[in-house]
Amino acid sequence: MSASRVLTLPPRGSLLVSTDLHGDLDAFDALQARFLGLLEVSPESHWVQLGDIVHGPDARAAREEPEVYGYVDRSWEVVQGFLRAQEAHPGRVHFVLGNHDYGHIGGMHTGKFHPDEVEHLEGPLDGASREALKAFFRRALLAVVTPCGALLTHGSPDDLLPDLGTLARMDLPPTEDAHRLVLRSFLWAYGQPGPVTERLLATVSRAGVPVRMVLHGHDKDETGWFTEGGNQGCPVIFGAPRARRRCVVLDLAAHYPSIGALREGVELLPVHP
Ligand SMILES: [Mn+2]
Repeated sequence: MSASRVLTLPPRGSLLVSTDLHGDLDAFDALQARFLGLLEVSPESHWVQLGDIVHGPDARAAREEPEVYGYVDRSWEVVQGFLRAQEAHPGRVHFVLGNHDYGHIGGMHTGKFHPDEVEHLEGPLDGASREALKAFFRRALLAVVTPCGALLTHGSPDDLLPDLGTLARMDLPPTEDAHRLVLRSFLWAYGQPGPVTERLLATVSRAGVPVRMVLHGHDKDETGWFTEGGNQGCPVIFGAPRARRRCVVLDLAAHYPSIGALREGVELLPVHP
């Protein structure tokens, strides 16, 4: 029996939420600096990374679309960065699994920038590093519940989840077909119609902490932020031009009634100020 795949945060401190990094070490460094700033103000702050930290652009993508892909893939250094941040701040830096990360621990191998991105990353690593990478992903969460009203996930899941406990106890890879469908939706699904997300939020809320919006990653957007269905929002780092890359900072003690309550410049902030 592994630890729970769902974390519920306490109603104290600030929360930094960041999405897909795909080996972007510059973005990682900027996010870490912001997190350290939050810790200075409130030592009870948290950082949740919503998956897909590995598998960056190849040289050709960087050349053809420099605005969004013009950086060197430093996937392993980003994983090491999270490992060190977790060591330096025990219980404060949390990682939610993405579909690219999942490829390293039994999930489908992605082939966005290389025929097999799992092999491309693991191939050059020595045995100890490869094991550290896999161990980091094996410990991953599948969702974070916040007391201020946000459910944090990699994809934007549908309403197949029967109850939060099913997600909390999920084996990776899952052993039951029904669980496989739930996992697929949490790792791979894009924006949902509002009523579908409303049912998911109701299911999650039944466990005791009411949530009113989904904040997720997995998608790209040139403007760096978009909402769907009136109850889902995606702050974008990977796939947005540098100046538009966004993260979210929430006050864990606050109450956000809807996705529309997130304000530009207050909760919605540039990754590279
Ligand atoms: Mn993804």
